[in-house]
Amino acid sequence: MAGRTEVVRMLAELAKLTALDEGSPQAFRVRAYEKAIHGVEAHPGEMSGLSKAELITIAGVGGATADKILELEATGQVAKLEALREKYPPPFVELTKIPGLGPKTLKLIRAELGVEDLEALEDAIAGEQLRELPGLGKTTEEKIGRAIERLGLHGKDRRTPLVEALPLARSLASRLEEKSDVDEAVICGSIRRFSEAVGDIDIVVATREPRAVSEFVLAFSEVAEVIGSGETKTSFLTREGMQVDVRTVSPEQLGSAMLYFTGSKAHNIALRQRAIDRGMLLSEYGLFEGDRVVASVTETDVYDALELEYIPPPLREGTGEIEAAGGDGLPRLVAREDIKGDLHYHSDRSGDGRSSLEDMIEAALAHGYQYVAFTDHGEDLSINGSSREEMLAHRDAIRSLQETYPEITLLFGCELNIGPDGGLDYDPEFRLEFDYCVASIHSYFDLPSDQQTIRLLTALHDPSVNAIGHLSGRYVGRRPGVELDIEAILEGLEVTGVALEINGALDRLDASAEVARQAMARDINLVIDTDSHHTKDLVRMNYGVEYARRGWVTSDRVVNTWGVDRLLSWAARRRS
Ligand code: DGT
Ligand code: CA
Ligand code: CA
Ligand code: ZN
Repeated sequence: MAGRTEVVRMLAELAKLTALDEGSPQAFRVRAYEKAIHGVEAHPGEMSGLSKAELITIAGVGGATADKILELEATGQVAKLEALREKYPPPFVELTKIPGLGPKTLKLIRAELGVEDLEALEDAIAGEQLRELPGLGKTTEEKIGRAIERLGLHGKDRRTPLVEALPLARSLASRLEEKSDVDEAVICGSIRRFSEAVGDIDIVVATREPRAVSEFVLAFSEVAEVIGSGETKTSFLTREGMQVDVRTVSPEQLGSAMLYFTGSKAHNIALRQRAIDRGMLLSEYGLFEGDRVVASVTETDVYDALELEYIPPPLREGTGEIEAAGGDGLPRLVAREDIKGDLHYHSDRSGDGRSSLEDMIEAALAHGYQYVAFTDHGEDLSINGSSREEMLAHRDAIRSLQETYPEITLLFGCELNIGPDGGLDYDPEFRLEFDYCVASIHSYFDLPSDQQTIRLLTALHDPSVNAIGHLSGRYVGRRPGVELDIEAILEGLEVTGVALEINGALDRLDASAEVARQAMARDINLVIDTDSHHTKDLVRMNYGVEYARRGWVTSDRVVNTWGVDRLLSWAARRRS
């Protein structure tokens, strides 16, 4: 059966391979698949069991796409996609991850130089062959070479962004859970710790029928190559080269197995030492005193027996969490239910926004929010921004909707674009018309560190600025973040009281957990935002919060956990 995730994954792969095939990400057919993805993602109901007539009522889904969805549902594959996969094997598709290497260039270097994988590409760069091709040149060749180095696309260093791994892991785990002889299927490893990029997918399955589970796993359509299949562990590779480890344990050992396979390794080693210090032994099978099982059913049982408070997975990195849990106590980490609003939030006033003001307000209410700041793009962001006149009309629209929705406070805000020298959209007076502004970098990612740092410091000292959005501008695994003197930025944030955003978009997760933890060591405000461009993006708040926990972020520091009065006075304090 084809759920929404499987359909979206199929369409996304079609879009990617079609872009390669046509030599352009803008090709009509690629755009058509992308529109269909948006439609399917936003479609409220179930995907499986729909007829063709029902499928084509979904926005962006035409007859040809509907046929492919039905084909996937009926046969588990799509002929068109299989043909494209044949033509573009994974090692070649992998090259699309390199920034500056678009489908057109890839097509060219494949045709002219016979480049089929990373190794061949690196050889071609070393042999200075790329620069000889029409439209490329020396600069492009060097840029591609640097991009490969910075992305760490090499062999075992290769990590998969959480944004790709998490949906696949969830889809696998939920299929396992539906199986009658599976008690529970739990995603563990670095995904559970909410690392932004992961080495593989680890799933622990509690079952009395390990053999049946292993057969079930090997029949998944994602299995491209079996790495191993034994009594307790089945491992395979997907077509994209992602490794999946599924381990079976008996239900009464689930807690100790989850603990072990969630890691991190450093956390496990410290836990095991703590057990030894207390005359016990800890393994994935349980905590033992001689032959006696002291604890194994739940993680909490094991932590209890080791005289530790329960340690949330994002903290399990062996960086002081065990000392804290066994001593003065862990900090009161921010939790999803503490969040009272979203302060980086787009409507279709932004060129890339896809839901109306009303729909975004309704969505915020459905999430129980007390306030939101509409931060549509400022004028400079060429295609997506708004002129002054448009912004003022937008303000009127927000003020009038405020009367319709008295139960939520609506802030008239803006996402100001930070120019290369730190300049911001509009002029200083106009910027103060906004109730709230987040300022972000959307261009000039390659400036040297000192210039980039001055650029950001200039922006955050502007009195209209309340928060710095997605600090580094990274896209995990695709675009490295800008180079910054983080200490200087943190100093600036501390002095001004400007909040550091943790952007919950899974492919951003920016600022990083490391930077967030550094911010926690100082007196710096944080804000966890979704940067929603559509009502379906509100789910990112869960991701932002989970990721913030990785940075040991506590509730009291997060401005959008504050009540509306405190928030408003903080937001206005530099504006008068
Ligand atoms: P990854 O996959 O590189 O993103 O990171 P993890 O943490 O998911 O690592 P992985 O998949 O190699 O192993 C999953 C967990 O299993 C890991 O977090 C802790 C545990 N583990 C693996 N190897 C060892 C080991 O040698 N010693 C201990 N104590 N635990 C281990
Ligand atoms: Ca792993
Ligand atoms: Ca693993
Ligand atoms: Zn934004």
